[in-house]
Amino acid sequence: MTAPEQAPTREQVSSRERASTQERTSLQEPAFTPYPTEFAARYRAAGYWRGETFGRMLRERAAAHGERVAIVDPAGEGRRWTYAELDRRADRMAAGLLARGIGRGDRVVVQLPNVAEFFEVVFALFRIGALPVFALPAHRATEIGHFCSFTGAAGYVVAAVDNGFDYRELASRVQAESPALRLVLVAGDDPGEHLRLSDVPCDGPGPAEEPEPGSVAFLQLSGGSTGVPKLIPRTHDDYIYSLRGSVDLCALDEDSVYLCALPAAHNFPLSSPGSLGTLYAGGRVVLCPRPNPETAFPLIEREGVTITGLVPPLALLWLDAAERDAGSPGAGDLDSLEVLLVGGAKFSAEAARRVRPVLGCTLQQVFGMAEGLVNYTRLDDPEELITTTQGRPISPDDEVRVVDDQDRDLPDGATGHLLTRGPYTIRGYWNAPGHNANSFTADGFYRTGDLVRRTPTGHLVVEGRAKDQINRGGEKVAAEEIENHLLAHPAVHDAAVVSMPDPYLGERTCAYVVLRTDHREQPPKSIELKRFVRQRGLAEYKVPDRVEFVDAFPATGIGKVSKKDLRAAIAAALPTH
Ligand code: OOB
Repeated sequence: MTAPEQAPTREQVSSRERASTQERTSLQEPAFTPYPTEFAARYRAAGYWRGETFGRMLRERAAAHGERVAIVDPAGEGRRWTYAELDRRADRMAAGLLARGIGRGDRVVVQLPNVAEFFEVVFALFRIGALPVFALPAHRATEIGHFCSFTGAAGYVVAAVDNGFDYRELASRVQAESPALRLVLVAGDDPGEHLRLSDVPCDGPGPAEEPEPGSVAFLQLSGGSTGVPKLIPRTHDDYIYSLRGSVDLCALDEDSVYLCALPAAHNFPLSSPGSLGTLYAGGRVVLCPRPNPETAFPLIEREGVTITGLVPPLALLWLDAAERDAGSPGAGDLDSLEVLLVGGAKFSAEAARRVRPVLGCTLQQVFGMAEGLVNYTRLDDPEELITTTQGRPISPDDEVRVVDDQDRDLPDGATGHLLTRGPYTIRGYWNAPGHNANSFTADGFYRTGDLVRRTPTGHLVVEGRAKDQINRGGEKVAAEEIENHLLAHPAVHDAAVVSMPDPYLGERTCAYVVLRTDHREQPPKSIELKRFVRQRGLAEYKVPDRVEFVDAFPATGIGKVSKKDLRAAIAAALPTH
C-alpha cells in the first residue's frame, strides 16, 4: 500500500463521509438502542449530559493549558506529549485516516499496548466520528476475527511486536478472512506487509462535521457469559458524564499524575477515572508498559505518580513487593502515591486492610462494568467501609435494584441480583436483539449477573455471581465460549467450564469434559485439550487451567448440568491453603 499522492480536498472528504453516514444509518440504527427520550431529557436537564464530545474536550484542554504534559510514554525514546501536541497529532491523524477512506460511523478495531499512539489514534477516530472497537492485547485471531466481522470493521490498528507476540501476522490472518477490512495500520518501525501508522498523519482537511454528543463514540467489550463477546456502544454524552463523576470522586485535578498500569483500552484504566478521566481533569497520564512492581515502582518515583488502578492480583503483588523492599535502597519511593484504586474482581478485606499501612495511600475500591454503572468507595469513607465494601454508585440517578429470582425487590442486607439503569448505563448491546431481551428488563434495567447486598449506607458488597462467567483476577472468561471450543474437539462429547478457587487470582478455570464413547479407551491428555483450545487462536487467559474427565455431569432437578456441584467437586479436590 502506498500513500495517496495528494491529500483529498474537503469536498472529496465530505462526500466520502456522506456515503459512510448513509451506510451508518442503515447499519447502525438498529444496532444501537438509544436512551428513551424522557430519560435523555432528564439527564440533560440534570446537567449530566452537557453536549460535550471527546474531540472538543481535547481541543479545550489544549487551549487552556497546551504546554502541560498530557502523555508520558517511557518506552522507546521516552516520549512526553503536551496537550497541544496530542491535539495536533490527533488532527493530523484524523486527516490522514480520512484521506485513507476511514469515515464517520466506520468501525476500527484498536489493539495496542500501553503506548502514546493509542491516544493519538483514538482521539483521531473520535474526531472523525469513526468508532474505535477496544480490543485487548491478549486477544488473538478468534476474538479479533469476530470483532472485525461482527462490526464490519474497515480498519485495524496494531503494534508490530509486543511482549514477544507478532501482531502483524495476526493482522494478515484476520485480514484474509475479513472482506470489509481495508486498512491495517502498524505502530512501530517495521509494518511488514501493512502500512506504518506513522505514515498516515497528514495536513489535509479534517472532518467536515463534528459527531453529535448523543452518538456512539466507541464500542467496548463485554466480559460476557455467552459464546462470543458482546459489544457495548457508549456515547460521548454518557461516557463523559461518567468521567466527570469519577474525576470528582477520585479528586483528580491538573496536578494529578495517573499511572496506566492495566491495558489502556479496558474500561477500568480508561475511565475509572483512568487515562481519559485524567485528561478530562487536565492531569498527566504515565503509561506503564508492564504492571509488575519492578517496572511500576521506579516510574511512580520518577514521575511523581499520585494515583493508579489495579486488579486484585496485581495489588497483592505490589503489597508483597513493597513490604519486602521497605527501606531497601533502589526499591522505588512510593511517597507520591495518594490513591490506589482496586477493582475488576473482589478484593478481600484482609488485603484491603494492608493498603494504607504498606503503600501509605488511600484505597478506593471500584466495582464497575463496561456496560455502565461504576461504584466507588469515597476517599473520606470510614476505613471499615473502604475495606469491606465495593463502594456506591457515581450518580444520584444511578438506579440500583437488588432483587430475587422473580425480580422482586429485596431489603437492604439481603443478597440478590443487581439490576441497574442510569445516565451512563447502556440500554442494549450493539446489534444483539436476542441477547438484549435476556440482559435487560422490559423497563430498561441491565441485568448485571452480579449478586450483591446493599448496606444501610447505600454501599454495595459483591457476594458472588449468577452469570456463567469465571473472573480470573479481573479477566473475564465466558464459560460458554470455552465450552464451544472444547466441543469442536473430535474426542469431546460434552464440556462444562466452571471456576475453581485460587489464592492469587481469586478464581481459575476448570473444564469438565465427557469424552465420546469411542475415545474413552485412549483418552486425550489434558494438555492436548489445552493446546487444542490455544491453537484455535484464543487469548491465553481463556485456555482452561485444568481439565477433568468425567463419565457424566451431575444434573439439577430439571436435568440441566449442575455447575454448582461441579464447582463444589473441584473445590473439594484442591489442596486447602
Ligand atoms: C470491570 O469491567 P468488566 O466489564 O470487565 O467486568 C464487569 C464485571 C462486574 O459485573 C463484576 O462481575 C466484576 O466485573 N467486577 C467486580 C468488581 N469490579 C468488577 N467484582 C467484584 N468486585 C469488584 N470490585 O471489571 C470494571 C469496569 C470499570 C471499573 C472497574 C472494573
